[in-house]
Amino acid sequence: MKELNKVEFKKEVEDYLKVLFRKSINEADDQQKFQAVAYAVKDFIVDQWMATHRTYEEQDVKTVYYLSMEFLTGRALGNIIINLKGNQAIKDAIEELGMDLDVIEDQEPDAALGNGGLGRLAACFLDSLSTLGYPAYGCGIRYKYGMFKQVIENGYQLEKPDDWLKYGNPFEIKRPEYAVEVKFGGYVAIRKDECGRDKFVQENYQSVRAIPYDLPIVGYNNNVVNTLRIWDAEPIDTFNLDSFDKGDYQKAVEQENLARTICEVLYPNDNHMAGKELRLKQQYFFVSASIQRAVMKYMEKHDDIRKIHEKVVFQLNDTHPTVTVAELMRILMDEYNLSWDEAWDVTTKSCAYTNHTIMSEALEKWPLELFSRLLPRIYQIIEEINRRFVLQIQAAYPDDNSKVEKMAIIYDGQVKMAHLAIAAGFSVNGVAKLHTEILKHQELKDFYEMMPEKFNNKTNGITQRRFLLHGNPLLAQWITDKIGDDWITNLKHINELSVYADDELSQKEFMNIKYKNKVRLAKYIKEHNGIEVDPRSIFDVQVKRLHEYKRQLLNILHVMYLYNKLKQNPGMDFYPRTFIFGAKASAGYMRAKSIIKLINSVGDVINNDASINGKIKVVFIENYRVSNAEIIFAAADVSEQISTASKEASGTGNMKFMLNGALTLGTMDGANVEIVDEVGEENAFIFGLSSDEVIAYEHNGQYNPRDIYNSDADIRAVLTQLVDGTYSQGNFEEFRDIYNSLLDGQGGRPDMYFILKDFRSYAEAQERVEAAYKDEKKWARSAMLNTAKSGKFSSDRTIEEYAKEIWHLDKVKVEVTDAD
Ligand code: B1H
Repeated sequence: MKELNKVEFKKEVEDYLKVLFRKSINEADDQQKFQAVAYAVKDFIVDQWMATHRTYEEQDVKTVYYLSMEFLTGRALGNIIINLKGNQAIKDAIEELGMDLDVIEDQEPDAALGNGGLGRLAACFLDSLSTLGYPAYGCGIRYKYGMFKQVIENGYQLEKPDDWLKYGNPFEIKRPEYAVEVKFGGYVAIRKDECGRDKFVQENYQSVRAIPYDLPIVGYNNNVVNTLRIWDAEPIDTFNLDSFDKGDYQKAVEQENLARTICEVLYPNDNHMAGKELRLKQQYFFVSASIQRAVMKYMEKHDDIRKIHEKVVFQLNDTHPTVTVAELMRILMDEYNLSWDEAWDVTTKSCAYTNHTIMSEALEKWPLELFSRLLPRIYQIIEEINRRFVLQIQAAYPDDNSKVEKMAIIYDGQVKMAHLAIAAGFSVNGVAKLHTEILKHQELKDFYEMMPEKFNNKTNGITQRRFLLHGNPLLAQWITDKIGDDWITNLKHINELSVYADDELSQKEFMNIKYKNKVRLAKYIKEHNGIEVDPRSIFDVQVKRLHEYKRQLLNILHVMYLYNKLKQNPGMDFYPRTFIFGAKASAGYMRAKSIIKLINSVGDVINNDASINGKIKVVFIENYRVSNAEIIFAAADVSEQISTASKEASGTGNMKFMLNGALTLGTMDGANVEIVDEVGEENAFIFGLSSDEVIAYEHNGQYNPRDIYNSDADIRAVLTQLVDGTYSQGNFEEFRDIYNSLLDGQGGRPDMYFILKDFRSYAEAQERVEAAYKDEKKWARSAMLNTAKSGKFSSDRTIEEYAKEIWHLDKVKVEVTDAD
């Protein structure tokens, strides 16, 4: 590994300030300083980046293409510096230049090209792929506007555009030499080629030029720099003003508009399908560009396209990139003249699919009319895939017609993307053990029974380098002092901390670090919310996207309940608690937005009630995102993971909290199950219905929340406060919809999220939390054990499993030579 030279680095920063801004270091503002530092860092890594790709070509390695609509990478600078292990040299250089690295890092906008867990998982995977030395490309979209910026005004969420490219992105490299054309619309004609063969050609289409921008993904201390390639769209021809032919003029305008709109903005719907034409355009746009390039790259060095699966594997991050299957078939048949069977053989050996949710509103289904109009050739191919798949189903189940209804790719006037991904993929994986079991035995039961060999589990993970080494430097240093730094690249080693769990001095040190991190978060809250919180109180945190199934509502109803108890009995034994929330709601998700308003309104009342002596504080952190998440995880005592069992496929926030020594208060859902397996039930607080119980209620319809409302006076009181103006300055209607949702649910189905059903069990678990926290030593022991037992949840472990069991990749060692 090349050493970072402090003197050279300082000079580079100063040179960049001059070249980019014509400024000296004393004249430049913080944003300009950030840009200069970023360029200097990029200069340093570019040799490794080139060496990595030279090595891949020399060794003719197999490569995974991780196709994803979302990469929630957050800020790059701090992470790159950490992975270069050059923290000290760069820190010193920056300090000697009279700058503060924290301030510089703070200038960088988050790259928020994702919604939540799914997008962040993709970013963690890239970090692990580079650190482990696996050849990989991330393929995605260069959205002009990422996840919206959330502003809270009078307790309501407002969405502001995230203009993350305003000052340019110093880390990206535009690669116009790799541009490709992507075609939409028109019709498919059969024409003879030069050899007299029938060819399918798309005619009268509109097209755009897809231009790749490459971002470096730096591995930890190993010279490996992989590439995240995000595509932008540009008009295909420069506007031809001479062309006054009306048809051409019209078409030129339309193509310009198409190019302008495709990459404009990320759809901000977590776990929900938008169903918009533009979304399908985005999907095909980046998939077609990525697959075209992957095939071209392969053919530069090989001559037999029939063997591409030996060197290339496409991982589909949920169904969003599933048109990959048909696009690859199209290229193989229409451009490389493979027969259907040859093309199908290659395709089914190179595509693998990850399922991330069972929420029915997230399942992608496209109306045939829209799909066939926008992607006529792709649609033809899917029809043929479907025709053959239906025959296969009928052959397997000759006496059962319902199987075709349930499993066909095209049915009821819709293209079902998950069915396509399963039919064409060689691997189908869930993202936590419980989730995979639910897929196999409930949601995808028919597919599992027909093709059991395709199904496998890959429990999610997170990168300890961002979420501990970068986000929690005090704890990271303490761990390294105790057990050495192997944990940075092999998190299993963190278990060596277990021997300190009973050591009182270690307990004190551990909790002292937690306290300092709470002071850091308290300062952030004071600066951003103007609310004073006591770092000695229990920091009870729920940060994640807002969704009814995640049950932020259960949490805030419980806060209302506690507040009522405290008001009735001011002298009661009560350990001070700070309830911290952070959540963005999809712009059109009205109930979710209402829940945000409720949290803020409850906070306003409670935080300003002097009679409870500040024993409860409620804080809503505005604009929750990767950069402030790092600060929040480090400061948490209690990790709220309270989804309705069976609904959260995995969760990954749960792992970030655990790594930072927070105790999980959660249901037996997603990866919580495996967290409890690792740390032991005595070091977590588990409550609520099991997934089997939830599923049973869903089938038998026996749940009636009104029974609970009628029999439980405390719950009734809390619910009444939703509609008696207590938290809405007399407005009885403000929270009426929430009230109704709890008692009547939707479409005759009572509250599908079982909030009242789980309320008492949750409240009782919260009492256990309080009792446990009062026993300082016991809590410290549990907290430390959470950190110590988090080894399984590194994305390094997850990626090793993908690489060995699905992708079959070899690791590469990269040396930087003088040639680079
Ligand atoms: C997850 C999504 C998702 N699952 C549709 N599904 C989207 C679905 O824009 N859309 O259309 C966006 C996102 N996101 C999450 O994936 C799960 O809810 C988590 O439980 C899981 O941890 C995460 C990563 O696997």
